[in-house]
Amino acid sequence: MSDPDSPVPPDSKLTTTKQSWARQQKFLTGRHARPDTERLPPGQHLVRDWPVLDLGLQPEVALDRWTLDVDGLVAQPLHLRWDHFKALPQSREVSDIHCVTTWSRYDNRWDGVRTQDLLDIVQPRPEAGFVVLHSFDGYTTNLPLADFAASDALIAHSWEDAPITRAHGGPARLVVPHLYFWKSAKWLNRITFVAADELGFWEVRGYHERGDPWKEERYSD
Ligand SMILES: Nc1nc2c(c(=O)[nH]1)N[C@H]1C(S)=C(S)[C@@H](COP(=O)(O)O)O[C@H]1N2
Ligand SMILES: [Mo]
Repeated sequence: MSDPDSPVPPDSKLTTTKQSWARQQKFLTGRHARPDTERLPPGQHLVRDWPVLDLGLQPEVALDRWTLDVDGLVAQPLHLRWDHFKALPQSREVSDIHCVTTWSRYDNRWDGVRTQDLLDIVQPRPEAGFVVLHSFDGYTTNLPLADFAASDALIAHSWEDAPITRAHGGPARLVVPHLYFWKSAKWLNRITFVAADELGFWEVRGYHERGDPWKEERYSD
């Protein structure tokens, strides 16, 4: 299943559990920290493996039918095929992952296209304040344009020098290291620039509009 406009799959056990965590406000320590003083955000623990989290469905997207649309409030919309995407300026970033389910993983080496380089091409209009990401599994997530534009944010195709596996969101996924990892859409298919915030899959299920791990922005209230 990899239809670009696919509906989200029926709730899995994990999805139901994560919704109940939002209702219970689970894992909140009530402690805030700053990324420059503490590398590990409050309530997180370090893992060495790399857990897989999804909606219970991992779309198989062959490179010859992979596309990425960049649209909405931009001067220059894009419809990219894989070769076009790989011909954009390429960058490498090493960054940490912080999942809202409390695991963090340090020093992940990503290769891909910096969101800043993409923004230089598409030129968001002044009214654009937020970005909505759409994925091949029907997943959506939203974030402020300023967060999407972080200097270490990438549309990544490789991790540790190898193509990102299907389970982890290949062919290409977003990586926004300074927000909880649910903002980093796997199997990325469309990026839409909007004026007013539009809540995504987890955001309508009790998770935070922004998701800053050091402020423990896990849930919407
Ligand atoms: N398309 C899509 N992207 C997604 C998800 C998803 O279900 N579908 N899950 C999010 C969540 S909740 C997390 S924690 C990370 C998990 O990424 P990983 O499986 O590579 O660890 O992907 C995020 N991006
Ligand atoms: Mo997550």
